[in-house]
Amino acid sequence: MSEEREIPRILEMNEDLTRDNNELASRNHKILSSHKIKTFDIVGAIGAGKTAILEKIVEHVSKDKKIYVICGDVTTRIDADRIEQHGASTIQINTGRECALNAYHIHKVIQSLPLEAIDVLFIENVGNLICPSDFILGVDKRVLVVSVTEGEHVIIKHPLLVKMSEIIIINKIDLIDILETNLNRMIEDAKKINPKITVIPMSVKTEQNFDLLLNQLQL
Ligand SMILES: Nc1nc2c(ncn2[C@@H]2O[C@H](COP(=O)(O)OP(=O)(O)OP(=O)(O)O)[C@@H](O)[C@H]2O)c(=O)[nH]1
Ligand SMILES: [Mg+2]
Repeated sequence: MSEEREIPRILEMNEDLTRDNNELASRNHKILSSHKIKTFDIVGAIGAGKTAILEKIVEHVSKDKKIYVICGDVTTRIDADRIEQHGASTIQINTGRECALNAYHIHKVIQSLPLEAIDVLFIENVGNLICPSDFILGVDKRVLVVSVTEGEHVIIKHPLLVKMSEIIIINKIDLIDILETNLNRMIEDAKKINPKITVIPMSVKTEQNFDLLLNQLQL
């Protein structure tokens, strides 16, 4: 006689996925910190300047430190190639239809890396202000990049990522006068959403406040 099983009427897949991702992220963090590697997840809007910031960091730091960059994009190796030209080793992950990197992507990559030879690992996440908030990766700090070209409401409209980040860069401040963006309002919004967040208004183009970023990252 067949046993009657109760079939659940709702499957909470999201909760399982988040729990699995979080467990893998914590394993990633254990592995990376056991090799004393500083790790950063760079998230932000499409075109906000994530790759440009990484190019500038690598240009300034790669003489003294071995930097590895994992770049996430839906397709192409463009960002990884840009960064590599400045002296870092890189790998590009093409996520296809997925709009964020997850802990599994990172787990897979770090298994094949020469971890003992790496000082700093940057992960450039897929350009997106929504999806990355679902997946932590197992890094020391998350750095959120927005820019004044996305409009002064970009921060208040995306509170979740602001809450989940340690540092927020407001990039392209060289364009403030042309765009008439209210930078103070953007800074206040970030602080209101996450009082602990460090806000760095900067410009890759003019290098204004770039030294503050290097300080914050302790590079
Ligand atoms: N004026 C100005 N332009 C900048 C600045 N930073 C980046 N840009 C320009 O903004 C554009 C996009 O920069 P990327 O670094 O490719 O942006 P991204 O966030 O990596 O973009 P995705 O990876 O496609 O999401 C490029 O044309 C950069 O030259 C800045 O501080 N000022
Ligand atoms: Mg990029």
